[in-house]
Amino acid sequence: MTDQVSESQSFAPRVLVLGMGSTGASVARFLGARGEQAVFFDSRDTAPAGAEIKAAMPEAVLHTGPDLPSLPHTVERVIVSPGVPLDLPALVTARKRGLAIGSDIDLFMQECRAPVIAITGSNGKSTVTAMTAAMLESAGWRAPAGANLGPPALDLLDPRADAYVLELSSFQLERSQPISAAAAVLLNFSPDHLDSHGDLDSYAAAKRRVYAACEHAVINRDAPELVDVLPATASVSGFTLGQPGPDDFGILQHAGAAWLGCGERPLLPVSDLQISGRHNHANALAALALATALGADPLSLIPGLRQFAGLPHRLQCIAQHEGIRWVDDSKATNVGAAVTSIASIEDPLVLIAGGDAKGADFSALADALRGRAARAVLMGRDQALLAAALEPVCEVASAKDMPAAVALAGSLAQPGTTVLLAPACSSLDMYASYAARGDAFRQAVEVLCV
Ligand code: UMA
Ligand code: ADP
Repeated sequence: MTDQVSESQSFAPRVLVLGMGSTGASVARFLGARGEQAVFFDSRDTAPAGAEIKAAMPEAVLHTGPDLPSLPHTVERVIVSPGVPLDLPALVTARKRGLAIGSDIDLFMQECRAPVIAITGSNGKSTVTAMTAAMLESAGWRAPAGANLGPPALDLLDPRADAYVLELSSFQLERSQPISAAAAVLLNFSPDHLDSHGDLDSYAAAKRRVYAACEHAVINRDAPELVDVLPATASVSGFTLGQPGPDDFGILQHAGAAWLGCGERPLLPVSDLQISGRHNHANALAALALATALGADPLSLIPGLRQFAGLPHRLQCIAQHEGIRWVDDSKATNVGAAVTSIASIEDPLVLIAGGDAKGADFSALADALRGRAARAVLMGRDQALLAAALEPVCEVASAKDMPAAVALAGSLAQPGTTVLLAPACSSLDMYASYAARGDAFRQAVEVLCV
C-alpha cells in the first residue's frame, strides 16, 4: 500500500529508508530535523511506526507490502533497518544503481562527536552495555546507552555526551560501514539467528566486524579464536575468568577471596556483585576493560559496578514461594544463553523452554540437562524440535501457553527446586518481545503463588 498524499512535484527524496520499526522512526526524526525528504518502505502489511514517521516527516511517502513499487530516481542513499532482509528486491535494485547503502548506525557515527564504545557478542551484550554506562555515569561521565538495547542509536545523540555505549547486533554490524569505535568488544560467540544469516560463518563474520575500524580492541582471552584480524593501529586489552596479564582484567585471589582485578591490582570482591553467575563476572570484567580503554580510572568505576543489579528478564529471581524459586531468564533467546543459565543454577530444575527456534540445534541444551535432576515444560511453535532433543535426557511435558506452563511447572517442582524460564528460542511466535514473554511468566507465577 502506498501513501500518496505527499507525492508532489517538489517532493524529491534523496533517502530511501527500509523498515518502519523503531529504527525507521529514529531515522525519520533525524532526517526530519534536518529538512530531508524521504521514502519509507516496510514489507509488513502494517508498519509499527508509520504514525511516528509521519509525525516526524509529514511529507514522507510510506509504502507497505511485498516490495517497493519503484525506486525514485532522486534517491542517493538507502538506510536499511536491522530486520530488513538483504535480498529485498528494492535493495538489489539500489545496489545495481550503485547507491550508497548503510544503516542508522552509519548516520549516527557521522554525527556523533564523542567516543563510542561498541559491544557485540552472542550473549551478554545488553548486560555489558548497561553495566558500562552505569559505571561511566557513576564516575561522572554522561554516557547514553542504546542501539540494539534500545533506544535506537540516533535517539541517543546529545551534544553534551562524554561517550556513547552501543549494543550492536549482527544485523546492525552487517548493514553498517566499519565502525570507528574508541573501544570495541566481541564478548563471546555461540550459534544464533541461523534462519536469517544462513550459516554460522556469515553470523561470525558479521560479529567480527565490530573490530574492523576500532581504536582499541577488548578481547576475550578465554576465547582467542574470536579474534583473527584486528586493525594494525588498534591497541588491545583483554578479559579472562583466570588470572589476568599486566593490563588485562580477570579474577585475582586477594585476602582469601576472589576479586575482580586489573593486572595484579584487586578492584572489587566478586561477592560484592549483585549479579550472579560466572558469565556475569566475565561481563563485569569486559565492561571494566571497555570503560578503562576510554581513559576512566578503574577505581572510579567500582561504585557503579557495585550498584548494578542486572537488567529485567535476565536470570531475575521473581518469586520464592513454598521453597520453590522462580527465575525469569526470558532473554535467553538462544541455546548458548539457556545453557549458561542452567549452568549457573545448582538446584534441581524445572526448565520452561520453547518458542521460535531460529534454525537452532538443541543438542547443547540436552548436554546441559544430562545427568541433572531436571524436567522440561515446553511451549511454543518449535516445541517438537526441543522435545526430540530433550526426551533422551529428561522428562518432558507440553503446555499450550504460559499460564499452563507455569501451572505444570509448579506441580512438578518440589521445595528446593528452581523453575527457570530460559526458552532457548525467540519469543516472536507468541509474544511481541522477550520482555512481553517474561511479563507473562511473572503474571502467571503471581497467580499461582497467591
Ligand atoms: N520486518 C519485516 N519487514 C521489514 C522490516 C522489518 O518483516 O521491512 C520484520 C522483521 O521480522 C524484523 C522485525 O520486523 O525482525 C523488526 O525489524 P526492524 O528492523 O523494523 O526492527 P526495529 O523495530 O527497527 O528494531 C531494531 C532491532 N530489532 C531487530 O533487529 C529485529 C531492535 O532490537 C533494536 O532495539 C532497534 O532496532 C533499535 O536499534 C531488538 C531485537 O530483538 C530488541 N534484536 C535482536 C536480538 O537482540 O536478538 C537482533
Ligand atoms: P544479549 O543482549 O546478548 O542477548 P543479555 O545481557 O541480555 O545478552 O543476556 C541474555 C542472557 O544471555 C542472560 O540472561 C544469560 O542467560 C545469558 N548471558 C549473559 N551474559 C552471558 C555471557 N557472558 N556468556 C554467556 N551467556 C550469557
